Amino acid sequence: MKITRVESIPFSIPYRKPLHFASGEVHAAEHVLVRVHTDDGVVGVAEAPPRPYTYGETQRGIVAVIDDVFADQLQGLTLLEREQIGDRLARTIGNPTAKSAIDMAVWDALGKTLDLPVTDLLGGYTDRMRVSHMLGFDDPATMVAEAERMREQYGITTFKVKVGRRPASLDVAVVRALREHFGETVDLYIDGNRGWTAAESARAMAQMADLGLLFAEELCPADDVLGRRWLVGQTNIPFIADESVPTPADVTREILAGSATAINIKTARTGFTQSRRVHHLAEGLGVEMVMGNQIDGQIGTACALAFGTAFRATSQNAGEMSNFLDMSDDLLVEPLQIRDGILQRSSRPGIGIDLDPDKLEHYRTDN
Ligand code: MUC
Ligand code: MG
Repeated sequence: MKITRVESIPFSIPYRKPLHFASGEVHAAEHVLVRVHTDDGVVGVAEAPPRPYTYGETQRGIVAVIDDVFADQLQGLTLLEREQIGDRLARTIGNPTAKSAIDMAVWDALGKTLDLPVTDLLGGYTDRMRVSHMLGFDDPATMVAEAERMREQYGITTFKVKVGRRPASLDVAVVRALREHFGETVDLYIDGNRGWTAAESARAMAQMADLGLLFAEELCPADDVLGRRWLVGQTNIPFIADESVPTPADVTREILAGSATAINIKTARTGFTQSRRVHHLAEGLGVEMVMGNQIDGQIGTACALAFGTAFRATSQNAGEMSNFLDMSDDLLVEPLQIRDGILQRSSRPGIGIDLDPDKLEHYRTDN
């Protein structure tokens, strides 16, 4: 179970349909594949999606920090010493997706070594989750058509609508068009990626008061401390903290300060080890959890699913696990299949995925 090598492999897979949101946009999955090798010949895998506008990481930066700093720190540790691994990675500030991909690749290797699925090692609650699809910025008719296509083809009936544009009426019109088109047959919630001020958010929420939203997420920046608290205090649905809670300490700070009343868990930024801490903390605080999407590919989505299905609280809300459908291709031998709005996790050891070596060869950008 001894770790002998940590590899970082940059790859690029174009999106068929780019995703636009208030803090940025994605045209290609320029991610980093992480492989953790052990002396038993086991290889654990995970992916790190760089999100410069959220965490300051870039693809080259992730490769550099893994190759120059983290790889050596893991040498000699075993797959059972995950708290030691976390401690060593924590000597370096930041770099959440690089650290998380290493953590999840270690768990994948552990599951493969023990011949058990990661979900079962974490909590083993269920084998399936409902899927929520994120709708990126566009005009109302196009976003309604996209949601309709997702419902028809994949049975998805929960949609997270990206908002945060100016004027806010652009986004209010989209949410209204979705509600008018679908009636009560779908669940809708919104994510502002900090695009509005607290006052703009409050006005937009008032205009959408009749639209039956499930949640509102990061409508304004958490750093607008009093404004955000004022907004959350008058919002009568759970207000989700996403990019403002990249660590358990941030969860404590934001929830106790009244700056959020629900938590988005992203395995891409907290791996399995820290996501488990976030889950336990949120459960103790009594706030709802949604499994989020860092615009993950299928590897990252399989990780979110492996974690989300491990616990009751993470599997009761639909998880954001469908945006890989917008990619032109991926690296898995067996693509994830969403049927009737449901993703079923693998019952195979580890995360339960196999990479296609030909696809990796084709999409890797380091050779
Ligand atoms: C989300 O929930 O915010 C968009 C940008 C990002 O960092 O994550 C995604 C989704
Ligand atoms: Mg978000």
